[in-house]
Amino acid sequence: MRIDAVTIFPDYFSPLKLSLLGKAQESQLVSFGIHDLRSFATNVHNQVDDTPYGGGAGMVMMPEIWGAALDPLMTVDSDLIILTPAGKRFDQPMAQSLSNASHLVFACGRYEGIDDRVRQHYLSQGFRVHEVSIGDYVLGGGEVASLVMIEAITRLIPGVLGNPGSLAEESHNQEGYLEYPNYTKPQQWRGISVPEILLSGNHGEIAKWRDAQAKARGEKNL
Ligand code: JEE
Repeated sequence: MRIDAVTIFPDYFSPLKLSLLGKAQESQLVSFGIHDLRSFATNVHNQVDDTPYGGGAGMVMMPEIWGAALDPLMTVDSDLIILTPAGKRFDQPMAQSLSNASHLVFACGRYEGIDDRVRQHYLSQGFRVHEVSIGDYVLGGGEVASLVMIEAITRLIPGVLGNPGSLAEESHNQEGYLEYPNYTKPQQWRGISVPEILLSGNHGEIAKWRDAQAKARGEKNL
């Protein structure tokens, strides 16, 4: 998979070289291109935003500059993802579906967001365009949201996770209860013991106990 991101803050994407995403890139399972929107600015001050038509607070990102940045990236197999607080909520099924794409282009706005004609244009040109939000809270821009999506999507690409067993376990849980509590060594820590059942070696009873724990945890979080 190829992933491009357009932003006025390319440095937000430095974590892509770390950990799972760094290894996925080294193994050529994914490649990232980070593009500085400001390098497409045309006016003397390298300005990328302007006042909103109709009035109101804040500034809006100018469509010509986005067009100049996105045109060379978009092909027939590209999905354009525009981050916005008003977008469709990102969730695990959306991550699963986007992990089958061959090329994702993330448009990371700032200020009040991107002139809506950018979305309209690429949609009308026949591109797949997704307006996405990662959750109901207000961020300063699309960069952190893109990173969240990139991590969730990339780990679903076959070969990226070292242990495919953990993916199988997640799909088993997809719409059920998410997770049981974990324990490792030592058996006693600050007066707290690991539950006896986990030391029993009885895998049937352990599975039943974990299901019950995960269910109880899920209900607490409703
Ligand atoms: C992209 C600019 C900042 C802040 C106006 C009016 C919006 C834009 N889950 C998520 N939260 N926020 C984003 C996100 C934020 C962005 C951009 C994504 C580009 N910004 C911005 C405030 C406003 N507000 C009242 O309703 C809330 C607009 C995001 C994602 N993904």
